[in-house]
Amino acid sequence: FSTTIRKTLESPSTAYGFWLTLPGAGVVKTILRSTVSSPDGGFSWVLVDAEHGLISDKDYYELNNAIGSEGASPIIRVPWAEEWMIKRALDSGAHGIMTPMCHTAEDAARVVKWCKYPPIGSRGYGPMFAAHSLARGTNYDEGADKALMVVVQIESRAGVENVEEIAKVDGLDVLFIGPFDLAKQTGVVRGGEEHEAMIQRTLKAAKAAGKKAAIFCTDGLDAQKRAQQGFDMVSIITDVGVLAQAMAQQLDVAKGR
Ligand code: 3PY
Repeated sequence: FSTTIRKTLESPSTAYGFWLTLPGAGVVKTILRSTVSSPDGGFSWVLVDAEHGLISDKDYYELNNAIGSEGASPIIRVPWAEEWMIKRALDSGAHGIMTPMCHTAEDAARVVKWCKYPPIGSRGYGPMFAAHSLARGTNYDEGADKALMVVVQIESRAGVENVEEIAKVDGLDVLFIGPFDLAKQTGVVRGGEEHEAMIQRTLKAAKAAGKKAAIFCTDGLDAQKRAQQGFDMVSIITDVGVLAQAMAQQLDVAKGR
C-alpha cells in the first residue's frame, strides 16, 4: 500500500503540509476542508506535534483517522526519539514518524530500526488499529515497512556537521529542518547567513543521497521560497499561528483600523 504523502513525494510536485498543535478532529478537519476548492488538492500531510503541541498519545488515533479520512497523511512528531513512543504513534495509524534532534547517523539508524518490523528492525507487533487511517482493505503487515515514512529533524550543530552521513542511512526518507531550534542550538541568528548556509547544506545532503528535504516555515511566502529552492515538503504555518493572526486582523477590521 501507499500513503498520500508518499505518492506526492513520488511526483515532482512539492508536498504542502501544516503544523497541528491542537487536539480534536474538528480543528484538523476544518483546516483540511478549507482547501477543498484548491485546484491541486490542498494539503497532502499534517505534522501532528506531540513534542511541543497540546497533543498526547491519547489523541493520536482520533487525529490520524480524521486526517486520513480527508485524504491527507498524518505524520506524528513524537516527543523524543524513543522506541516506545514511536511504536505507539505507528500503532495508532500514523503514516509517518518524525523524531526531534537527530545528531548522528547512529541516531537516524536507531529511529529507522524502531520504525520497521523484524527482520529489518525491532518494531513490536500489534497493529490492531494502525490501518484505520488507511484505505479499507489495506494489507498493513505486508506494506508497513515500505510505506510508512521515517523522518528525522536536523536542528543542531552536530546534526548539520554529520548531515551527509545521516542522509545516507538506509530506510530513512526525509531530513526535516527545524529552523528555530537550529538557531537556538547553534547560537546563530535565525535568518542570518550562517543559519541559511546550514539549511542549504542539509538540502544538498538530502538530494545527494536521494532523500527528501523538508522544512518548517512561518507563512506562505516563506514556504513559497523554500519550495522554489527545491524542498520537497514544506509546512506552511501552524494552526495557532493562523488563528492568532486572523483573529487580530479581523478585530482590526471591525474597529476600522
Ligand atoms: C524548529 O523550528 O525548531 C522546529 O522544530 C519546528 O517548530
